[in-house]
Amino acid sequence: MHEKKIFSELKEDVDLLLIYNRGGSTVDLNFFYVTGLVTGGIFEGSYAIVYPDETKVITSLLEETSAKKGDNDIYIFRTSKEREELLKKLVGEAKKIGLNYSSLTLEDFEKIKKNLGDRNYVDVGQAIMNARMIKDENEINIIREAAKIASEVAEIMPDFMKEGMREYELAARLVYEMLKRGASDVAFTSIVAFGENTAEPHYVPGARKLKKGDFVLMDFGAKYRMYNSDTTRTFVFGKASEEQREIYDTVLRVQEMGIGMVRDGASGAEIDSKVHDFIDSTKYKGLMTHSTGHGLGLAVHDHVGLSRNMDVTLREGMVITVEPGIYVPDLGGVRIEDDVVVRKNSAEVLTFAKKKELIEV
Ligand SMILES: [Mn+2]
Repeated sequence: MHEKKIFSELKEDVDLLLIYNRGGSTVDLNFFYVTGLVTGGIFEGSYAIVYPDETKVITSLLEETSAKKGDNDIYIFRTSKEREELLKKLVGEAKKIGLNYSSLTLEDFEKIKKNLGDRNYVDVGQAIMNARMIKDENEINIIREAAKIASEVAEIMPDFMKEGMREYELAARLVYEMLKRGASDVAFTSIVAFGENTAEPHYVPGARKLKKGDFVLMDFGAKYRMYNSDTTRTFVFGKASEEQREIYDTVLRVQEMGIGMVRDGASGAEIDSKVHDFIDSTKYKGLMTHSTGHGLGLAVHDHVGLSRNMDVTLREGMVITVEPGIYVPDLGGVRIEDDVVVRKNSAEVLTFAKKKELIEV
């Protein structure tokens, strides 16, 4: 899948691409991208051999049923010896082989060299990443479903907020509600923060109890068919203070401004600069401590999106997050995050949980 697109991104010709998914803690998401095998199966220790017009998969007997769901040629091995023989046979006389250096361990690279001998190996990781950055409508529809699950859950979460409950209890409910709606997994460890903890952008839920007047920040996402959503909503438990309202309204305004600037051809760095400039023009100067957004796809942080540190020209079909925040130490923070598709003249917003008014729970 996506073979033509990947080959058109290559800086130099290669005879084939060889993608190895070791599995465990070294999953190569490119394996799933090139094979399109996203509906099930782990594919540990599997190879994908990619040509400009087809992809061959070498996988184990355990994955046979899952592998057959795709439209690749499948080669099944029972032992690692059989796997290496299949690899040698299928790679044949290819002289120049593209590998993904960013996910291949040195151990596996040495094993490939031992099996295939002296060939010309080149890194094609960036070319695959360039192809992955622009989603086709099928991929966008999968992300749309992941975004729908997360949005529906964000909307019902206030029903579960009770005085005295702990952050991890609300986090457990969040995960449960996503899986109940068909998420295959969570996209990442959910952030659920109460009160002063909301001032920490990458907080991990702990034992803090919910009190009246707390900000409640939830940053989470659903995984669906291996693609991810990523959304953040911030509430106040009880009655909001003037200060809390002011922070919320500032973030909401700049978030909508940011979304309004997203379109084909726009500069990601410029959008991020404008978002920061806006916040820095208010009394919350310097209190947005991260960039405005990132690319979203098979990885939660798929590629650079809206960042002053590394410019990217937005292209139609990219999916990015827009997530400004203001973090006031000791008081708390607000972040509002939506997932959007870059379209020709605007952004198509995929996440839809209410945000127009600060919700007091
Ligand atoms: Mn995010």
